[in-house]
Amino acid sequence: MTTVPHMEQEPLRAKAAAELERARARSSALTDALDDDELVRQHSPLMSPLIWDLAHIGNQEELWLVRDVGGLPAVRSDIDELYDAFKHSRASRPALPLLKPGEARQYVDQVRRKTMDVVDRVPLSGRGLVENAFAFGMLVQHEQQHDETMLITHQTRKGPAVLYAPEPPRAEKTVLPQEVLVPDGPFTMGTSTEPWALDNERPAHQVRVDAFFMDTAPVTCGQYQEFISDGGYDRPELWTGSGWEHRTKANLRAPLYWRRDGDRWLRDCFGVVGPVREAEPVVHVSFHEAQAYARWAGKRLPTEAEWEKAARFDPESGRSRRFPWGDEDPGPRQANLGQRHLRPAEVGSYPAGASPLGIQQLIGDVWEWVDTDFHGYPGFTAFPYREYSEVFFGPDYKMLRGGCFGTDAAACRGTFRNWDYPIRRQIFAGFRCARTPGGGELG
Ligand code: AVJ
Ligand code: FE
Repeated sequence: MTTVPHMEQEPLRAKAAAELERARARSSALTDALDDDELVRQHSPLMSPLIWDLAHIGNQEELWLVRDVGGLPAVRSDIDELYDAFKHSRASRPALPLLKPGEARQYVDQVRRKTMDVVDRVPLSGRGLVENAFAFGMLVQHEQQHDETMLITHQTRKGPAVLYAPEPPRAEKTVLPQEVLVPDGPFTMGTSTEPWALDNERPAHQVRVDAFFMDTAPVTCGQYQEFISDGGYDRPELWTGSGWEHRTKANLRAPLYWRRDGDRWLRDCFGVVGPVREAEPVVHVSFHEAQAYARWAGKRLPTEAEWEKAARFDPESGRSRRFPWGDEDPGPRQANLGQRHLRPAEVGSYPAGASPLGIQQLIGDVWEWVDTDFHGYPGFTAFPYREYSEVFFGPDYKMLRGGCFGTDAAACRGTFRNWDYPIRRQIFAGFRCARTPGGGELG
């Protein structure tokens, strides 16, 4: 990493402090929305009690920013074990002697006061961890990632709605081509220059990708309903072996949170039930369902390299952008990110976020399943700890790209990589299809 001269450290400190505060405002909003009983309760065995997430955010901040970067004594070393994600499964966390909501709030405030002193005074050079304020960026992303996890918990919770947000923008009445050709050739995948990129996004490397067709939009609820009405859930030939096995065992029939009402489908969205919106990207489907849909449509899921090339490659300059629209950070015109809205926007709603080839909504709205296992890029080095990425490498996890309406811009970029088990549906995941050109189609 390059060393930031002392005089350029002030804006970095200010940015780190502002981003930490922005993340905390969201953590507070997500936990202040519920009473103590709802904060300590388990809403789904797949999720932690919300109050565990809050204290875990504080504990990670204490470990990295207060103790390690700041060199300060422990605030509460007695609770490290309780909030170590590797020590207790999510399902077993409600039974732990966790800090009560009031204590958890006090704890995270106390840690944050120390962090703010550290961000003001610690030298931002001399150690990889502090160059470009990386450790602060890492903890901002950690808190924002848990804020998305807490939003997922809110969606799993039953009972009257407590979260409200304005409706996303509506699509412009322009008709998008269904798919575009992404030309054959190498492109730069990953990054070695993005200051707050996490270890699994590094280093930048060249990847050769054959020409392929990419859909210009994620698969919509309307399209997905056609798959359901055409018997998609009852035709084993559309599913892989493990996909069909899971479909049978879990008795899958529709996306999570959908239910039949006479001749229409309804969806529960954070406690508000309404008709499924046909133009909206489908969300809450597993990798297996995505794969079955793609086969039904005569297509396939993109690989992770194809997805990133579609999202970043600029055919004119030959370089990879930070985002589909360019190098500027996402704003409300480019992408549905940051919990500004509590659902994906109709396809076609973000023309300003299109890639050079005209592919839309790659960033925001719904995470997109891609057909690649989690692996390290050539030259991968775990940094600063193996438990962020490396311990998850292998065939058990499939990748998700692009972020969703619940993901903050601080934890989303063209290179950002997310992963989960292929059976998971509680995450805000959808997908888009790709296709290998047939004989003669390339002219
Ligand atoms: C990158 C979203 C898979 O939530 O398990 C949070 C992020 N890592 N705390 C997760 C994370 C440690 C991680 N994901
Ligand atoms: Fe965590």
